[in-house]
Amino acid sequence: MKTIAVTIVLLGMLIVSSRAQGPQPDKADFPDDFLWGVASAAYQVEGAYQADGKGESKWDFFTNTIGVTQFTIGEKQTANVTINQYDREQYLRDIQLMKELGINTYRFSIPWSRIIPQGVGEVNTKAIAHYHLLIQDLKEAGIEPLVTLYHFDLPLALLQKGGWLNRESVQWYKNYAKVIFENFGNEVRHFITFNEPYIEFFVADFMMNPSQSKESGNVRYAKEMDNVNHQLLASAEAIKLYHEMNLKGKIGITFNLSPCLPFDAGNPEDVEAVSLQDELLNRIVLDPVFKGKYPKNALAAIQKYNPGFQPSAEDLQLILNNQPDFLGINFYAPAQVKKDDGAPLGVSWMGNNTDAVKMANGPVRPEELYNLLMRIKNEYGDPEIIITENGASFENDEDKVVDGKVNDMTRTDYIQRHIAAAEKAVKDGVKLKGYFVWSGWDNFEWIFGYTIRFGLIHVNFETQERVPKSSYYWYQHFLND
Ligand code: GCO
Repeated sequence: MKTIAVTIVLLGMLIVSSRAQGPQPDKADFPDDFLWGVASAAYQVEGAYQADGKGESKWDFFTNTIGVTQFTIGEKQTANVTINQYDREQYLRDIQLMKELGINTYRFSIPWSRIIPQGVGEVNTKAIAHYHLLIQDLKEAGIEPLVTLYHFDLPLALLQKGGWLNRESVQWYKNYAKVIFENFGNEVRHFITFNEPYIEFFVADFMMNPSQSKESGNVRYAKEMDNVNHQLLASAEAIKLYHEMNLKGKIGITFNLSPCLPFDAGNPEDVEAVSLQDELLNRIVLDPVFKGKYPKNALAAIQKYNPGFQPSAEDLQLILNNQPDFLGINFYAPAQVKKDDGAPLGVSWMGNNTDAVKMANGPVRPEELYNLLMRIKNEYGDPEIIITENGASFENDEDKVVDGKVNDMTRTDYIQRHIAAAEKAVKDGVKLKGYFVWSGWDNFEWIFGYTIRFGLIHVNFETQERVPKSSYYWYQHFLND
């Protein structure tokens, strides 16, 4: 008897120690038709950057021609190969891993430069065929596609015509969206028009050419807002078109949202800076989409350096009249805000992180995901929400393969606690319809190249070997129990 009891206790300890601590969320608390998935973006995972007649995208150009050298310490890293997911043999193996994981949806993006290589004009039938096959392969494995139309990768030919600063971009995008809806509108039940308007410009245009002075930083920042306005208009046009085409699925837009907290709660200047930062990070996209106006103080701060930023009443009406069917939220961390005269518009958040074990995107605060979901419900008309990205990369050694295993307990704990926060919001009435981990696999992380990892599955970038991490097994256990 005693031996059995001891064995049971030991076994229990073993199971507990192989799982993360903290609240264990229960899948049964989420709706039956909930979308459980992992997320990726084409440029970060596909490689095959010239295959099947693909045109050059802005990121192909940035990495191959300019290089991301200043952020990857002397190395010129590209996503020309990355994790090779355009290749069917490779993606079939990755689909198998997703199937074993137990998810029902895969969020990926289709690159505009594959579908219409020059941005406008001729449509590339090889690329269309590729995505038909991918979608079919996913469905055969019991996995539905959730497709992002635009994830930072503008065709280079359009960048050369001014990119998103050119108002014609709204029409270019609408034309591209039409091609996507005509070809995939009946196979795909969830579309996302844009991933994170404005972050694209921070991680690329803005950071690749750091401003020389405070004044030019302000002007550049304010100018980027023209891009954002055009993307919101383009999104509204695509949503309008999608609804006019009477397609049976849903279309949304994804924002990265970061609840704002003072960096130092004891410093009145930081406390005061929070509200402007919140307008610049969150309300700058939420208010036009759900309320038909840009927030007042952010607008004034932007117009001071970009007097031409004058969204018209018609534009705002178009955006308001064509709301997304669901709001996609990418949540990683709250912003710890400082008043900072050296930063654009006098407030800063990027790089501020008071945690001891640092996560790349900021401090770990799962309760802020709950607060954010409740805020959207209460202040923005209770929309349907999908958490389109949530995940972590820590500045510790946990992503190393040791004896064939990757014991990423900090990430596992992070994911578990954020799912628990989402569960609490569901219990409190938030219309949450899905949750996606960023990312399924380690991949090319924009300006950081291959130096930071977010995957549930470890990838050896030399050999393409995949090793599921502890976080993968935790998610699998959560999904299948
Ligand atoms: C973004 C994206 C992803 C990132 C992820 C991790 O926010 O830039 O949507 O492409 O890889 O957020 O930083």
